[in-house]
This record gives sequence, C-alpha cells and structure tokens, in this order.
Amino acid sequence: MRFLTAGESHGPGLTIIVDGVPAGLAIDGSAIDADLRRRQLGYGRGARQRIEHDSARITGGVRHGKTTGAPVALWIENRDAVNWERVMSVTPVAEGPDAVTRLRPGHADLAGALKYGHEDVRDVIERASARETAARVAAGGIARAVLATVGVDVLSETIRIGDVTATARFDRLSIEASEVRSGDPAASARMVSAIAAARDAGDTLGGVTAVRASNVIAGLGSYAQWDRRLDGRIAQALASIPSAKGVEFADAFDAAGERGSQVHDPIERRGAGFGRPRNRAGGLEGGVTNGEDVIVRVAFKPISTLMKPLPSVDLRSGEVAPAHVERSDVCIIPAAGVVAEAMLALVLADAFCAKFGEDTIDDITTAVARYRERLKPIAGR
Ligand code: EPS
Repeated sequence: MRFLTAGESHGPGLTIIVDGVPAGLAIDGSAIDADLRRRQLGYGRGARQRIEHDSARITGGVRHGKTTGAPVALWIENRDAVNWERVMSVTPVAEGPDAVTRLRPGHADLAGALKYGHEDVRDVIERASARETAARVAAGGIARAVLATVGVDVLSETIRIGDVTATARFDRLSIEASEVRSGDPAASARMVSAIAAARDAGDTLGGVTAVRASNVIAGLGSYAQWDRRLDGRIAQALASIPSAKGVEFADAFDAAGERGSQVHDPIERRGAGFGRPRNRAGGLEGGVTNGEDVIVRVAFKPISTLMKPLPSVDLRSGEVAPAHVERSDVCIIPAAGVVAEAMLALVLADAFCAKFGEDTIDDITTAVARYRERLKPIAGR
C-alpha cells in the first residue's frame, strides 16, 4: 500500500490516491470523516479550522461499500478556496496578487524559493502548508480499515506542550474529552494556559505526541535489509509530518543513558505464548514487531509563523525585514497526534499487506490465521 497527495492549501481541494488496497475491504466514509474532524480540533488552532468542514469524498476504488482492488481515490474540498480565487488562479490574471517575499524562519520559505527558483514565496507556502495533513488523515482512514480486520488500533496522546509534560495512559475517552488530547486533566488545563499565554505574547508552542498501535502481530518488517527495518520506515513516515523534528521509540532518548539491564524487556511465558513485563523497546526488536504495542513519540517544533515576527530578509530586495505574518495556529500538537496516527497506520498496513498478501482481504485473513497457527507450537516446545 502506498499513497500520494496533491493540492494546495488555498486551491480547490486535496486529492488523495491510495494504491495497493486489498479488494473486499469494507470502507466506512463516516469513520474517515470522524478522523478528519479530530484533526481540525484542539486548543490553539487557527481561524482556518472554523471555515473548513473537512469531509472526504470517495471518487474511485470503492463500490457498494467495499474496495475493488483499484486505487482508492479521495477528494477533500477547501471551503476557503472561494476567498483565494485570484491568488490561486490556475490561469494568468490581469492583476496579480502582491507577492510574499519576506521569508519566515522555520518555514520552507527560503529553502523552497532557492530550490524551485520562486520569486513569490506563495508558490512555496501553498504546498508546504500543513493543510496537506488532512489528505494524510484521509489516506490513513483506508489503512485503519485494513488494520481493523486484525484488531489493530492506533491512538495518540499529547504528552508535552511547551514546558508542560504528562504521562501517556492511552485512555481514549479522557484523551478525546481534552481540548489538547491529553488524558491527564490537570496537565491538560496547564497546557491550555500555556497555549493561551503564548498566543497573548504573539508566540507559538511545540510539543510531543505519543502514538500507540495496539494488538500488532509479531513479525512485521525485517532485519534482512536496512530499508525493510520497520522502525526505520516508521521513523521516516513520522518525521515527514510538517513541524516534526524528532522521533523516538518508547523512551529511547532516556534509555540511551541507562544500563542494558534496565532497558531491555525480559522475556516471559504468557499463556501459550510470550510476554514482556515492560515495553521499553517500543514494540520493535531488530526492526521487526515483537508482538508488544508499537509506541513512538514525535517531537514537533513550535509553529513557524509568528504574530511577532523574527528578523529576516526580503527575498526580492535583499533588505533586512521582519518575517511575513499571516493567519496561522498557535499550537498544533493535538492535531499532529491525529496525523501521526494516520502515518503509523499507513506504514503498518503496508507492512501487513507485504507479509500477508495484498489482493483480497479474504486471502489476508486466511494467511493471518495460518501464521497464527504456525506461531503456536513455538511457545509450547
Ligand atoms: C492548516 C491550514 C492552514 C494553517 C495551518 C494548518 O490554513 P491557513 O494557512 O489558511 O490558515 O492554519 O498551516 C500551517 C500551520 C502551516 O504552517 O502552513 C490545516 O488545515 O491543518
């Protein structure tokens, strides 16, 4: 399974193609829309989210509620596009809009303008925008449907915003009840206050989200080649989320300072199989899932558009100038968690199909049952 997206933040909409989806998979459009809605929520989001009501229209690959094996195509309309018709016109306009030339530190502005030769940073902003993450969440909805056939569930929780930290407990109800998607009510309240204080100061805040995939079958990925190590593929997918700057499995950066005896997870007998009393490996050993939950943390930098802009340079004149200011968010950590869920689901669904087959869901469930049978005798030998 792989996916591609296209579309600009203020263009007509976002296009998504998910290829390699097994045939016979039940697709529930309302579940995809529920995740799109979750991505739009969160304290600290900008005014754009009051304009959009993200909903994915399925335009290919699904018939009578089930996938056909053809690429699944989806479309998300940008309701804000009507306000940007002249700025985003596909054809030349008589009087062009003012160019954006004051580069924003932290954004793709300078690197993108240099790379593609743009003189109007609008050409960079539009595709580099985190609006694209709506498309990822829609694609992730297809991956979640694949994973649901074997009972895998993916959930994120905010564990840091600014200097306020919390411990992940992955209690869905309390996470979804929190404006910042933290299951700890006291930390949640402090996170909201921290975001409000940053906003009042014209500033922004970053943070950390923890993502957990539960009930993951052992044996996804491989140590046989570098690019088949699943931890590497998960890290790439998560680090590709806009604003992501760091990825760790479980508490890897803390574990790096401890002794092996404290870090590695002892192996025990559990029923007919194996278990671990702790999961500091984050569910992967040797780049292969070991049957424990996959747990990954992603660090996000603070949003780079600042209402009190940093010093910068004007791309055209070369003169010193404050960075460009436009509508933005103060903190995106709650939304980033939902995007991280989608990216983890997409990598796991792909690894799952690579191991068990990608033509039909029936082939896959038969292969999974046979694999589970194969694993059984090992535990009892
Ligand atoms: C976003 C939409 C964007 C921004 C934000 C995320 O909408 P607009 O630019 O119209 O306000 O709110 O994008 C960024 C933070 C960014 O850096 O581009 C969204 O739908 O997630």
